[in-house]
Amino acid sequence: MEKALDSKKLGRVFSGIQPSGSQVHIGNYLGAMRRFVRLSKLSETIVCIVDLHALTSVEKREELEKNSQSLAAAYLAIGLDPEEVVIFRQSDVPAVCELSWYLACQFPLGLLERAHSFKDARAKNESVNAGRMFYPILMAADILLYRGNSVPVGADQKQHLEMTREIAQRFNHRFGQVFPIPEPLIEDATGVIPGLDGRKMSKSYDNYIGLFEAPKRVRKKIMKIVTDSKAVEEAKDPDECHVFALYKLFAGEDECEALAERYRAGGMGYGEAKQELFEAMEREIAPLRESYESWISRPDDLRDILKAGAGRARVIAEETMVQVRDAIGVGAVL
Ligand code: AQP
Repeated sequence: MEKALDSKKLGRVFSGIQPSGSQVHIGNYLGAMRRFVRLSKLSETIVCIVDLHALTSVEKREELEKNSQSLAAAYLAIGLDPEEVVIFRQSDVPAVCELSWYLACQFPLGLLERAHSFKDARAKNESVNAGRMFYPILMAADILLYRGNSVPVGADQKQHLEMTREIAQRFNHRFGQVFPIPEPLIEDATGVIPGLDGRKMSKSYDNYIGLFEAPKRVRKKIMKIVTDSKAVEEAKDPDECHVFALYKLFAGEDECEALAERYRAGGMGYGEAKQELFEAMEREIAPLRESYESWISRPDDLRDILKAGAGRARVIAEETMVQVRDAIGVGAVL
């Protein structure tokens, strides 16, 4: 999809990832991060480490710090160029909290109660902090603060993006044209990356493959991906197979066609397809893993990059907030 977009249509690209786990997974990478790199070659791009969102689940200071550092290293390792792309930590620009309040006062409570993420947490009887409910407002504030036009995300974020659009429209209607209405960029091919059990790959389902996990562990996990129980000699349908779904995202067109043919012909067990997937993944990820290891061993460089990114982000944020405060009629210096 992104191939067909040009920078004029994209405008400013904005997105983020939560530092809520010790490392990102293949679902985050394919559904969002790898696309940030492609988009950053086409248009102005801002990527955020959304640590304020992560506070809804991460409780320990050290954990948040470590996860944030790991995510910064991951952004750099996958090829985001800090000279071109603004890479920063959400909490380094506190204006997002101020904007959240202004948006909250326009946000119907009923909308928040209908958010899937919140309803799911409730249904699982998880203890739900107020931040979980407030999550879509903070996300809207993030996107609108940086006046993002295009937001690459996985399909699970579709509803949050719809809420952002709605709140931007309400705000503009009431106070004048301040915010661009952001467009979600969700790809059919990468919208929902399956995990080892076939459900959406997710930390909370513990069905994920870490992006930088050791090859031995990755292979072991790949061998656990659920398949049907067809015997080796039987013909198989590649389009019904989670292994092939992942393979397609790492292999070239000819390789995909060749493997699909072996599925259909019969005589190939799923173990062989899994080995093909492991090798295709390794080809792409091994150099990224190496780069990640190098970045993570240079915390001072990471800090400098995030500091510079925060400086650039703050300038954009302040421009927005001057307009917002003026439109609402708050915060003018007396
Ligand atoms: N399985 C996935 N397929 C496609 N895209 C995905 N994303 C996450 N999982 C998949 C996308 O990754 C970006 C970052 O999302 P996040 O920071 O909200 O990460 P997450 O949703 O917390 O990841 P998890 O593993 O799903 O976390 P839990 O289990 O805690 O909810 C987003 O663009 C997201 O769509």
